[in-house]
Amino acid sequence: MEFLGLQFRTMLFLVAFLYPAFVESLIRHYEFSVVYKDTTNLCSSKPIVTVNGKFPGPTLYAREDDTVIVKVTNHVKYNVTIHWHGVKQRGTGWSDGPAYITQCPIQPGRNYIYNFTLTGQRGTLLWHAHDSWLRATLHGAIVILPKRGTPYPFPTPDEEKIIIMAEWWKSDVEDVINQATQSGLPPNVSDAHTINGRVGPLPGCSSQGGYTLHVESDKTYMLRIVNAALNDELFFKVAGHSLTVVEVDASYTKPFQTDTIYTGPGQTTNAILTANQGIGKYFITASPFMDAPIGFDNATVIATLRYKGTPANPTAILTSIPPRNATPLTDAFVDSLRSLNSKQYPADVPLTIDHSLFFTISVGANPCATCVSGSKLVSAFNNVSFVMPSISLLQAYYYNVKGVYTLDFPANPPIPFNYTGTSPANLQTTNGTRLYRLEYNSTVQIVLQGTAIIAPESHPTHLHGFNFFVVGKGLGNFDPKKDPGKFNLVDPVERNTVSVPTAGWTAIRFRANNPGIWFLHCHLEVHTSWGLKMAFLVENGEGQNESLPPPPTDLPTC
Ligand SMILES: *[C@@H]1O[C@H](CO)[C@@H](O)[C@H](O)[C@H]1NC(C)=O
Ligand SMILES: *[C@@H]1O[C@H](CO)[C@@H](O)[C@H](O)[C@H]1NC(C)=O
Ligand SMILES: *[C@@H]1O[C@H](CO)[C@@H](O)[C@H](O)[C@H]1NC(C)=O
Ligand SMILES: *[C@@H]1O[C@H](CO)[C@@H](O)[C@H](O)[C@H]1NC(C)=O
Ligand SMILES: *[C@@H]1O[C@H](CO)[C@@H](O)[C@H](O)[C@H]1NC(C)=O
Ligand SMILES: *[C@@H]1O[C@H](CO)[C@@H](O)[C@H](O)[C@H]1NC(C)=O
Ligand SMILES: *[C@@H]1O[C@H](CO)[C@@H](O)[C@H](O)[C@H]1NC(C)=O
Ligand SMILES: *[C@@H]1O[C@H](CO)[C@@H](O)[C@H](O)[C@H]1NC(C)=O
Ligand SMILES: *[C@@H]1O[C@H](CO)[C@@H](O)[C@H](O)[C@H]1NC(C)=O
Ligand SMILES: [Cu+2]
Repeated sequence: MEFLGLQFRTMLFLVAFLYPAFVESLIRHYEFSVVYKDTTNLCSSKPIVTVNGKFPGPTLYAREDDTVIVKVTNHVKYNVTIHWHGVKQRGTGWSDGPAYITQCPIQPGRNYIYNFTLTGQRGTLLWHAHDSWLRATLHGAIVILPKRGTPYPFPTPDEEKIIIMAEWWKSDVEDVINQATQSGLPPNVSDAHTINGRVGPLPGCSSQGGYTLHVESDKTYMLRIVNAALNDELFFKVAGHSLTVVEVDASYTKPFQTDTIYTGPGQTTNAILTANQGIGKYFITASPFMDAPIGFDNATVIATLRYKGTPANPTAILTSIPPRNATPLTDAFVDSLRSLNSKQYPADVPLTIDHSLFFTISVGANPCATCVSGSKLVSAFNNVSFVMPSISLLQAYYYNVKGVYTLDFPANPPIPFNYTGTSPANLQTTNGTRLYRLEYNSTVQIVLQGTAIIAPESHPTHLHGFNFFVVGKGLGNFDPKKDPGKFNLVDPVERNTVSVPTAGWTAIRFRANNPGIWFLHCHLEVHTSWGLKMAFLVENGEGQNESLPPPPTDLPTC
């Protein structure tokens, strides 16, 4: 079993998996030590920031309803926080992790204990750093097994394998983003992609071995596929094998077969592979999706699936790499995703809406006297480029510190225009730390509208604190008269991160039943850095457990 590869305490392992009958739910303790580790890829070495010296980092295993306690200790020179991406954090907003949103960073030499319970979700998620660009190497999978005694809603696979895709820079990644911030120009793109930490053989460095997935004939494998890249949406393929998608973002889906998985940064996909082909060696590829004329890393990473009994030096079976601009493939994949919506796992889609929001997504340029060209790239929802505060929003809210944020984030674009038509002449944005207030338990719809300002591009957008239902999507401008009639309110996919198509829109719905401050941002780190982010303030409810609890005593200060 995959669990054995982990640094999992033997005691816990025994209690959790071998003698489960006595225990309903457990408390699972992890120690995350943030340390440098010299790592070689692309035939060159550099120290990278890791958890416990591992890249990718350790997998966090738990069962639905378990409480997870992770003590994070920072031994590097950077400020660090860890975000448990997709964990709903019901009533535990102080453990969400985004720096300056729900906590001040854990400064060098300090530690902080994250403490949360995994309720109402099961499947694969990821954890990652949430300060600057540290998540490039500071990330790993979260596996939430179903409740004890509850089977998967599909045939139990023989084995489970974790597949984490990421990006690799030869340079120090913090240097890359710092240089871009100073110059106002786009940051350098990565030099390669990785699967489970390895770039695989590439021109110029053929000695580099790739990851090998070992399989046995006729067995079934659940691949827990994580896109931990910073800036690239990716296609994932296995030569000669189709994949059956059963879950995304820790929500079960109606199973469907595909040759190609499409996944944006922050998204996770569970897919079943049946080892039903001839004994041999088959290539696995992760290659970028980019349907806009924008600089990006076009390197394909190659890993291998190898059957038991494959002779030495076999010829590998190749797969065709999807064209990088294969928009029809992404459409087909997204259109196939449906909530399982069974009796046990119903899709609880809000049918009436209290807050109907319309957010444009744009990239612009603002004056910058110190920048190379006198201006800097910025990005904005509703023309507000978000300014990070210098203390955390949640602390400012809880302790009533004035002057940190305002509650006037616009529900609609300040100036309506033809969003996917010709760009407006003025490419500047406003800026501010502006939040949008939601009453406890109110229902929210957000239409995320891509624009053609400077360059239209796909934006994987992530909401903290909630899953949402993806009720509709389309190309061009959202039509408030015609499009809502076509929404899927029956079995829309439930996710925490959704790609807003290039020059198109996506509509999502959720219920604001979790008090706290919750970040909404593009999960392309380059756009987040440029300001494509905002936050919701969800007020307390009346009930006993419907208020934000006081912060833990070890909460870092700024
Ligand atoms: C409060 O308790 C109710 C009933 O147990 C539960 O449904 C709800 O999710 C809880 N809310 C929070 C914020 O924990
Ligand atoms: C985790 O949170 C629970 C519930 O608030 C609390 O009882 C417990 O003491 C916390 N544990 C740690 C180690 O902070
Ligand atoms: C970014 O790329 C430019 C051009 O290749 C190079 O001069 C610069 O050193 C790179 N920056 C970093 C931080 O690697
Ligand atoms: C990747 O980009 C490089 C540099 O722009 C180019 O030479 C190469 O042809 C590209 N490869 C693919 C597969 O698009
Ligand atoms: C918006 O721009 C698109 C693309 O140029 C064009 O096809 C469409 O007619 C425009 N819509 C309106 C309402 O002007
Ligand atoms: C965005 O705000 C800037 C600064 O106020 C303004 O000049 C520009 O016209 C606005 N653009 C849009 C699309 O609202
Ligand atoms: C926000 O806008 C103001 C006024 O234009 C400007 O002085 C300030 O530098 C901007 N802040 C950021 C972080 O861009
Ligand atoms: C939240 O709203 C739902 C639907 O209207 C309702 O069933 C539920 O009781 C509400 N919960 C609270 C705590 O108000
Ligand atoms: C680390 O965090 C502290 C507290 O917010 C801040 O004062 C300091 O500038 C940060 N350091 C860096 C390198 O960002
Ligand atoms: Cu984006």
